Amino acid sequence: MTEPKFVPLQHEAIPLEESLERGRLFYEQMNRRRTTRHFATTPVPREVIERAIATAGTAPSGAHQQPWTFVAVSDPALKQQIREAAEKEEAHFYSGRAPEDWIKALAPLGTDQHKPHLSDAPWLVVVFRKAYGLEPDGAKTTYYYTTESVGIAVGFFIAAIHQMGLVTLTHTPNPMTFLQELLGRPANERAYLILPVGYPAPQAQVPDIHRKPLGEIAEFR
Ligand code: IYR
Repeated sequence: MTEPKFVPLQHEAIPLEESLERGRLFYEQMNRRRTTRHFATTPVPREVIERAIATAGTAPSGAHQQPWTFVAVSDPALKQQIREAAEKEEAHFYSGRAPEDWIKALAPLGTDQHKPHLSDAPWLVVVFRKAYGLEPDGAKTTYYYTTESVGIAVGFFIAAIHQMGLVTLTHTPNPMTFLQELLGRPANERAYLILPVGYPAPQAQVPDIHRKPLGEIAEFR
């Protein structure tokens, strides 16, 4: 067994007043984030995507196994293939596969089987979750809390994209197995979601929906 090894924590002590001010500013910045389906086709340099993925990679993960792979696609032909495959699945979803309640829950968002953002956005970042580890010799290792870990990493990614002044969208075609095939991912990886990334279209719109206030989402005892 590997012995634990510790190094000193690098920590910046901040006076309480400044903590609160920073917290307020960060909240306000995050509260301005919106999910839009309307992307400009304006190119985005690869470096922006690298920054966001590097930030996602700072997320905590079960047993520090970092069970994620981010495949960033800018090739127009590949994006088109992904769009067509997703729209094929979504057409089934919206015309029968999804239970009535699900369709009803989505109604305020105005989603349908058409996914122009998958070809408009200059980048599609496809996130894969490693369901288990694969050693170079093919041996499998158990990974822990992979769904939670990848979810946290995606949260960091979304925050980074917003911080850089771009927009993204969490898109989950159902089912997503086509992504594993199209992108040639190994057997231990499962598609988790697609994040189109870019600048918003000049006429971009968002649903008129509101966030729950603190009092509704928190309880203190
Ligand atoms: N995957 C479908 C349906 C969908 C599901 C949920 I939950 C959403 O918040 C939005 C859409 C689609 O992408 O249209």
